Amino acid sequence: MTEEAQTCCCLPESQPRLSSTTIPLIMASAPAEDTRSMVHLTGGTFLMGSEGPEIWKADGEGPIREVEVAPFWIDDCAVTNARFAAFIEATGYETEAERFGWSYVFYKHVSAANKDKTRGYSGEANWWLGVEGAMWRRPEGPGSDIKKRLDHPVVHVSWNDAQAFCQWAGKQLPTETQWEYAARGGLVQQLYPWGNELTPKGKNGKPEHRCNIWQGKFPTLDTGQDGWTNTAPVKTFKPNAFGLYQMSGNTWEWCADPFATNPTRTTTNLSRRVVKGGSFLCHVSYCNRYRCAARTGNTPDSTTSHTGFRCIRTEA
Ligand SMILES: [Cu+2]
Repeated sequence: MTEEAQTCCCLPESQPRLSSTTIPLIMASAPAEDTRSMVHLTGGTFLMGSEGPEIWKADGEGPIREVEVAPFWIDDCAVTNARFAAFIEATGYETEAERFGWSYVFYKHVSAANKDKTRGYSGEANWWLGVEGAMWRRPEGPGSDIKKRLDHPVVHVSWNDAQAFCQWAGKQLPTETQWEYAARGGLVQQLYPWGNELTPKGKNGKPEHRCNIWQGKFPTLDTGQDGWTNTAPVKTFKPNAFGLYQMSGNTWEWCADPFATNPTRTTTNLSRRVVKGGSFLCHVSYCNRYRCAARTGNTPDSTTSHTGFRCIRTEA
């Protein structure tokens, strides 16, 4: 297995950026941020990773290993636009997408007018357009807004932006171990946070969608059978057994760890950080990374319309 990071089919690196920037120190802090929207997990040992036929070996999903996790609190859903707006209002923080002046938007969501104002397609995945002016408050670029999406996950946030939010909120990004432990919801070595079946039978006996991913032919036709072709509100679909929403699909979620693919996950290379969970663009035919064990990495200043985050807190 190689230490070299693999490019995820659906997660472009935001290159070239102008230059790496220093994240300003966040002076204000959230007003006594509490744990009302967090779930306390008792920790213990669990089997992390996967070795099944479905895995991407080069991503370093395996080997399956027993890992110990200390108790921690985790947000029951991804950080929403409303919550991120409160952070921006309190701190005046400017996200990296704003400072760089652009961000990646899935090409089918870009208006005709904005298609004239792009930095072109990503060299790694040609369904990503670098749209001028795209940022968290304008997810598809100029002319778009989040007024009707306040309960959707914030997107176009870099790992660095997520760190700044965490600093303000008195929280942290989860480690990959914490994230995967939480996603598995107490189940042992199942593919998804709810079990092994992608669309298990619901109460009416019909297959039920449990996450927001791609249906149809990627990347040209998303039939939206799960109800969504872009982000969904953070509490759409049933939570897992731990009470956590959308650990699979909707948006990728940043984790704290550097992205390494060797069996011990050791690296001194901080050029990429782990992301987990997959997004509304993931499809079994192409990416299949909406599984608990799936993982990839991206550069800490990369921003896209399908990457967000949730936070943890370690004190009791
Ligand atoms: Cu994917």
